[in-house]
Order: sequence, then C-alpha cells, then structure tokens
Amino acid sequence: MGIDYQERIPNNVNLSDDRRLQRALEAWQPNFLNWWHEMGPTEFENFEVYLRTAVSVDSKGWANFGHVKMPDYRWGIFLAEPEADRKVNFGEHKGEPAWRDVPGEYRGVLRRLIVTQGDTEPASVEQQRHLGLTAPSLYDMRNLFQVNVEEGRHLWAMVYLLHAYFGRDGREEAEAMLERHSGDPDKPRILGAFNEKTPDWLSFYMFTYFTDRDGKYQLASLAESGFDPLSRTCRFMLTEEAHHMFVGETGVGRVIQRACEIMKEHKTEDVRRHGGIDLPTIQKYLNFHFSVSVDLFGSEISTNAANYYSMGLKGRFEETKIDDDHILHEGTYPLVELVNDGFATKQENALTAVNERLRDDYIEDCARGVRRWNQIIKRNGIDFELTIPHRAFHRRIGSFAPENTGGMQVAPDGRIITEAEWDQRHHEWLPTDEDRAYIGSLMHQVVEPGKFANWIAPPARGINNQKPDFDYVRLN
Ligand code: BYC
Repeated sequence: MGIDYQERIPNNVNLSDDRRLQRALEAWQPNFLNWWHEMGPTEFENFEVYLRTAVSVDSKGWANFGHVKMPDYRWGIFLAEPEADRKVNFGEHKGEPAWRDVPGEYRGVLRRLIVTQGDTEPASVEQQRHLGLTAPSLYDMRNLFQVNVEEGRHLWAMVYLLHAYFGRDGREEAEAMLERHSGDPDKPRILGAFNEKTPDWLSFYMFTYFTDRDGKYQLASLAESGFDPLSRTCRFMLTEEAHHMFVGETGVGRVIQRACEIMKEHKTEDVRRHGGIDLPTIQKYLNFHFSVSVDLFGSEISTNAANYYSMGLKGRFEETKIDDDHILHEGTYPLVELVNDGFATKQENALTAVNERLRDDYIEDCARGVRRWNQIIKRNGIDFELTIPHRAFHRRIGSFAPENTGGMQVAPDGRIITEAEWDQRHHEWLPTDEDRAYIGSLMHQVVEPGKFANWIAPPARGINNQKPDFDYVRLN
C-alpha cells in the first residue's frame, strides 16, 4: 500500500510525485526521530501539547492548533509561493532569471551556506532540551515546545534543499547535522552561540529575543537569494521565526514587570530577597546574549560575505528596497573601528562590509525591543534603564575580538579598557557563577493551569485567545 505523503509529511513540493526525494527523506526521517528522542525534550514525549502545525502555506493552513504529542508533530516541507518571473536581484548575475536549480559553479558555497543555517536549528533544540523540567507555567512550557518543533521543521527545510538539490554530498551533510551536537568538544555545532548553554528560562527568553533575531536577519538575507528554492524556503521560515522572537520579547518583558512589582510592593531594590530577578541581573544576561549574538554576523570585513553577494546567493536585508546599484563595485559603507585608544568611523568598500551592514540592521531592531522593555520599567515608575552594550563589548569574532585588538577590551559603555580592568570588573557586566546559581535556584516547574512562578508575570493574553487556565500541556 502506498504511503500518503501529504498526510505524513505535509508539503507543497509535490513529494508524492518525486520518488528520488521520497527515498532520501525516508532514509533520513528515522535518524531525525532518533535524534529527537535522544537530544530533544525527551521527558515530554508522551504528553499532549497545544501546538500550531503548518499544513499548507495559505492563510488558513499555516496555523492549525490542536493537542499533539511532539513526536507525532507533522514536520512538513513548505516553500512560500513562487513569484512569477523572479530575477536575481543583486550581484554579478543581477537581472538574470532566478535559478530553479543549483548553479554548478556555486554548488560548494551554496551548500555551505545551507549547512551553516541548517546546523543552528537542531542546535537550539539541544540547547533547550531540559527547560521543560523547570517551566514557570504551562503556557511557557507550550511556547518552548512550539519553538522546539518549529526549529525541527526548519531543519527539515534545509535538509529538503540538501536532498532535493545536492545529491549524495547533500545527503551526507544532512546526516552530519544530526551527528554534531551543541557543546560537544569533538563535534560541536558550527557557530559559537549555538555551543553555549541555555540552562535557565531567563537565558531562554534572551536567546529567543537576541539569537532568534539573528535568525530573522540571516533568513531575510537568504530569502533574497537568486537560488529560488532557498529564497522561498526562507520566506516561509520567517513566518514562524516571528513567534520565537515574540516568546523572547514578552518573556523578558514579563520578568521585568515582575521585578518592578516586587520593587513597588516591598519598597526595595532587593528583588532577590523576594524571589524575583533584579534588573541589574537582567542587564547582565542581556549583555551576554547580545554580545554572543552580534558575533553571529561574522567579521566586519569579509571576503566570504562579498563573494556570497557577488554570486547572487545571499543579499542584504530587504535588498530590493535599497536604493543603489545592487552590485556594490563602487559604494562605501561606514564601519566603526578601533584606533589607538578610541573608535573611529571609516568608509569601507560596501561589498566587503555587507556583514556589518546586516549587523547594523540587527542592532537597530534589538534596540527597539529594549526601548519597549524600558517603557515597562517607566510605567511602573522605576528609575532604571536597560541598555544595549557597545558592539565591541565581549566579542570573539571579528576586529573587536581580543586577538585583534592587542589585548584591549571594551566596557559595555564603549570605554576602552586594559585587560587588567577587564579581569577586575567583568563580573559587573556579565553573569557570574553566583548570578547563574541564583537564577538556577528559582527554576521550578509550575504545572497548575493558570499559575505562574513567582519571578515572572502572566502574559497579557493566551495563545490563540485561550483562557488563562487553559491546559496548554496535558501532563497526565
Ligand atoms: N562562530 O568572513 P567571516 C538561526 C567563521 S541563526 C564560529 O567572518 P562569514 C537560529 C566563518 O564560518 C542564523 N565561526 O564570516 C537562531 C569563517 O570560517 P572559515 C544562522 C564563525 O563567512 C535561533 C571564518 O569565521 N544562519 O537561524 O562572512 C534558533 C571567517 O568568516 C562565526 C546563518 O548564519 C561564529 N559566530 O559569515 C535557531 C546564515 N562567524 O571560512 C536558529 C548562513 C564567522 O574560515 N551563514 N565564523 O572556515 C552565513 O551567512 C555565514 O556563515 C556567517 C559568517 C554570517 C555566519
């Protein structure tokens, strides 16, 4: 009897007609499920979770809500609808018809970009795999699992491209994505931030605010790609990414709200004494997650990035809305650099500076949400402001990484400091072991419907307009 592919793997890529792709995916799927069982939220496999599942890309199909056990979630393959007569919109091939197949001369580079993107998706599931055990409410637990299954789906999206367009080496890369693991000393994930731990819920909210936002900007740049299947895949992924950033922004916002309530109620700044998370600790977590996430944009001056652009494979954020020649042989872009004991802005070749331009777009977006967090503090009548640290603070990649600054370090306010001052004061700026232990001590699972841990305020509204005491996860 034939398998109903539409039922098992919802898709809009005509999977049921493509025998070669079916065989490749059928071979990969059991390995994916094994990986999910071993490296995903293992303890929660048997519980029903109120998940949103995409079964098609139209407005009705992409948000179907219902209680599902996570291993039964239908990881589908969806590409945004094709645009008629789409062209390559930038680089040396500008104006040529967009590619429906992999341009032979760019095969290796394109595969590498897809693998780097794909590698982050299972990495984040691995990083978050134990958080269900300490969820501050059923609402939050459900959001965590929604994020997890969608990151799994994003892995499927990249694996689809590898299987459908890259033959044998694509299949090998798809396997390797299940073999590297976050933080594994021998086979780590490719990018730095995806080997960091996400041990507690404050880290999770910061991760979904700052690191998923890198995902938004990277996916948006890949959505400009001249390789049309990649563009269409990323466009659909972006619709899901928005929810992840919502979880981050509202999550941090609720922790801030609760800190303010405790400060007002007890007329004190000692929020910890009353079991909340104090604003200075939130600032330290923000500093950490912002700095590891800005590293994800690569070096300020990058010939890799220039090549991706000239080849027409990875564009800039909202490429077609930018008013220039989209070839960038001549334009310049302002770049902040370290000179002697201060910063100066230098005009760089716009083509080699595309990473920095994307980082600038990202930082501006990050700052908007931080302003909204500050509004919460202000509305509560409290005199405190969260700030985004200077872009050169605590960097490991690019021109501000210590190996490229001759040992000079940068404080969050942009002051250049010696290594000795850094050693003395970094505990004021980044979470210490003690801070992490305190946050860890607050992490206890709350599973009574409608109840929330003491350190976080309830959300303004439920998912899909559900009532506050809705059973988002059925734990029995
Ligand atoms: N960590 O010219 P450079 C997401 C390497 S997040 C470690 O500076 P390039 C998500 C680089 O590979 C979005 N290594 O950088 C979020 C290169 O290595 P080789 C993920 C790094 O290549 C939350 C060398 O340093 N998607 O979706 O211009 C949850 C010099 O390279 C790092 C993408 O990233 C680092 N941070 O740019 C779930 C898009 N940075 O050549 C999901 C695809 C650089 O010396 N990736 N290196 O061996 C890219 O476009 C580029 O690879 C990067 C780096 C922007 C990441």
